[in-house]
Amino acid sequence: MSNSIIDIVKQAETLLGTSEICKEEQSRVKELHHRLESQDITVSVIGQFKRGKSTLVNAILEEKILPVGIVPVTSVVTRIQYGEKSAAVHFDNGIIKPIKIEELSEYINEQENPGNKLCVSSVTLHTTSPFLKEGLTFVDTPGVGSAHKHNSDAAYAFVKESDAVIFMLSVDSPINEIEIDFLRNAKEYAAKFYFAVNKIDNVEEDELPAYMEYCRKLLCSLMEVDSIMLFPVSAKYGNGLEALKSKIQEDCKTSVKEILEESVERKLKDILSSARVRLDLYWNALKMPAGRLDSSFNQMKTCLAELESKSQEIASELNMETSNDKYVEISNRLEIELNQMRKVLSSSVSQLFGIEYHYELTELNITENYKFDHSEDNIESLKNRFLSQTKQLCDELDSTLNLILMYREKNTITVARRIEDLNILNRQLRKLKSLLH
Ligand SMILES: Nc1nc2c(ncn2[C@@H]2O[C@H](COP(=O)(O)OP(=O)(O)O)[C@@H](O)[C@H]2O)c(=O)[nH]1
Ligand SMILES: [Mg+2]
Repeated sequence: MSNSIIDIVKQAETLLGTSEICKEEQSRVKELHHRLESQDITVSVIGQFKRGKSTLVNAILEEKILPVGIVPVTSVVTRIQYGEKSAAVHFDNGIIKPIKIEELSEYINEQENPGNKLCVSSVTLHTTSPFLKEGLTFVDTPGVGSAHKHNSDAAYAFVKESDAVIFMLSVDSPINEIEIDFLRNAKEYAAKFYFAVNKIDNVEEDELPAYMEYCRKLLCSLMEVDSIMLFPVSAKYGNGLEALKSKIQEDCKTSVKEILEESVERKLKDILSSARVRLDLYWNALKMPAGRLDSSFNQMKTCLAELESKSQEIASELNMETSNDKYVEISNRLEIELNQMRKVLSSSVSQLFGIEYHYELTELNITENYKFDHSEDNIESLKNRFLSQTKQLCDELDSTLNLILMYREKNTITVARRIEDLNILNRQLRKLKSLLH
């Protein structure tokens, strides 16, 4: 590659800055730029609740800095960096409040801050653990797919920000549908995955190899790779931690640059694609005669409203089915419904605005029968996840449509100039994207 990734990132930042439509993409690229320059790596610990994530973070930092517990404890993303001991809470409204470490629980404990009613967006901690010294940011996340919907959303959003992920599994619950789901989506974004299978103190030593083999096979097939980094550990008693810790440290030391570049490249590709789709939509909408645009808009709005009410209908029917035995069946059914909605939206946008508006569909392999343990999952959480996913799907498109309407002025010359500008920008973005692997 003749252009270095940093050059491409810089070009993308400038290019996206030339259009007010791509502000969101530009700020995402800015963030990438900053990360490349600072050479800081973000390693996050992700997994379902109660797998032992917070315990692992404490064990690796050799300090009981995070609260852990038998009930779901962590309710917000907690970033930990090297520095003199301190803590700060970031709220949704942008306020950052320094607190004492002892007060941490009041903000990140699900019991003390139920449903995150305090509107905490994240917490930052500083401590002088040697593990963090090389500039590594260590992140503890709430449980993926836990009964508390806002928790899983936060973890999902966060995986996009991470350069490496320690994905936490546990011997006491076989890999389940939620974990499978999560990994399928997450593998696109993080450059490196370390898998830790926790609580090995709970199994007989001679049973462990078979379990690890089961995990290895399943994870390789999920991640679509031939080999993975898999570590049997006991976060509580310290077994296996040294291997995991030194592997991460070694990778960070020898390949900060490669890890970052690979991760930035993947993220940049994703951003450029979404910028181009957005431009296409504006471009085609601006070119439409006013009457046709209005009618397309109205049809699209009707379609969105119909999807939202359909999802409500589907969810309310689920109230009747209380049995958790039907978890897998219902989970699959909802995924199929969601895929169906994505298809309806894609085809409506392409019909009404003449562009390929692509949504990733979730792949389902219903014929394979894993043995699931759903003691921690329930239909209510599935239902909530489904509702929030459909709402997000509709809201995103709706706000883009509203912006297009604002962008279109009565003045034909302005519109014509904007169309031309979009066209040029689109070509430049395509060129830039072709420089990436
Ligand atoms: N036996 C055993 N229990 C563990 C281990 N790691 C964590 N736990 C327990 O699992 C529960 C959940 O731990 P926590 O770190 O809060 O999980 P998180 O929700 O994933 O952050 C707590 O009761 C921990 O004491 C381990 O290695 N072995
Ligand atoms: Mg936790």
